Amino acid sequence: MYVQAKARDMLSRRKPGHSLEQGFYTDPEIFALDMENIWYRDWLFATPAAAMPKGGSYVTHKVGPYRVIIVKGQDGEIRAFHNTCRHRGSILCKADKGNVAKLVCPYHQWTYELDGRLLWARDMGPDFDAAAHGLKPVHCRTVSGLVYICLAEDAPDFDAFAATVAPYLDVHDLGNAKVAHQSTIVENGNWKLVWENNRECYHCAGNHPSLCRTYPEDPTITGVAKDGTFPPKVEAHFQRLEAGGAPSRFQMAEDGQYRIARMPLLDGAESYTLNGKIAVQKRLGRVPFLDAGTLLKFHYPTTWNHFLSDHSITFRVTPLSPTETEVQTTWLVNKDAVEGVDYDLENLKTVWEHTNDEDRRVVEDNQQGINSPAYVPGPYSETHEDGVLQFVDWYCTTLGNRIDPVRLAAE
Ligand code: 3BY
Ligand code: FES
Ligand code: FE
Repeated sequence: MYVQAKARDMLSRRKPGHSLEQGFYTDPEIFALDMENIWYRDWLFATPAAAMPKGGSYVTHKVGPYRVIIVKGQDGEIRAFHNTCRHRGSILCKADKGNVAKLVCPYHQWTYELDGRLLWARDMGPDFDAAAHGLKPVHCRTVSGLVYICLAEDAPDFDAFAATVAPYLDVHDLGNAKVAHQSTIVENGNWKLVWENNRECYHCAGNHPSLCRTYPEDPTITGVAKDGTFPPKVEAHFQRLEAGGAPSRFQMAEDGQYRIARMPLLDGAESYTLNGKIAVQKRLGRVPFLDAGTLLKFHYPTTWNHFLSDHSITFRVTPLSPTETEVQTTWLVNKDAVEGVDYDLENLKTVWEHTNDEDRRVVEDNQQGINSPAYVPGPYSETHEDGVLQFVDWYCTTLGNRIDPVRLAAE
């Protein structure tokens, strides 16, 4: 097919150690290929489970034309369904989130149980088979309080990822979290630029004055340890935290899709606040020290996260168009922490609200420059941008394998 041949050509022209050519960031056909081959096939982080505190709580999500409902049953199970009625297809839940006893279609009131079974459909005649008209399920897995979905017919393996990250996450006790704040912004840049920016801290000193009060610019913290070693300070941090019962050592998937590591913050810093002290007195989780650093997790293509000694923050990336990407940030705190007593919301969210806005600006500036016919791929810094290269390698390999069945079969 023409688009695939075009993408193959673009991939084969790739200049090692350099950013991608323009079309990867601008071309609607490449965007469609990204959606088909990555976004509609991989596991996607959807929401923290804490966004659904009780039976009947739901959140909705949109990925391309897919609309999904994620709902907690009265049995406590979190399930996902396509947000389209099995009668004539109306959308069922229009709000971003809410609470319902049953899922009732607004059009003709077909009524579904929270597990997707069709319970009631008026006057459909004696031959109507309600059991054949339940909501279409979407693959849904929850790992340590993080809900992932997969839109594919057959989902790739989730177990290896879940087994790797669960021990690191469990000490953060996200099952006892509540959402303290959520922000949803749109960045006018390709989703890969959002990721490339996230995967380095080369830009931090020049752009993130409030984050830099606590987050180290040191490339070994953000990067992927190309040679597999860490400076003595980071090694000592792993040892101290692991001895205290908090898994910390760097682990990355063989294919590079995810990595997890508990990294130190700047000396004396406890959390992402302007004064570096914890933001929430009633802490979330059982991390043994206040200065436990940040548990960093990424899972391509949707999420990077920071789990701290007092609270946790999840980030969700969703492409909207070749040059627009939504980033949703959720601040999680202990469900018993009281705003105004145990934490000040402004203090809790200010560093990452600023940081997100600063990242939005640099991503938009990056896109603007790439849109110019004068743009040519430029070299990554080996010191600071190994994480960017790792992301771009993952992307190119993943896309390449999926659009090239011959190469895939040969593997
Ligand atoms: O700029 C960012 O958003 C990422 C996350 C932490 C710092 N930085 C590398
Ligand atoms: Fe849902 Fe008719 S489309 S009840
Ligand atoms: Fe940044």
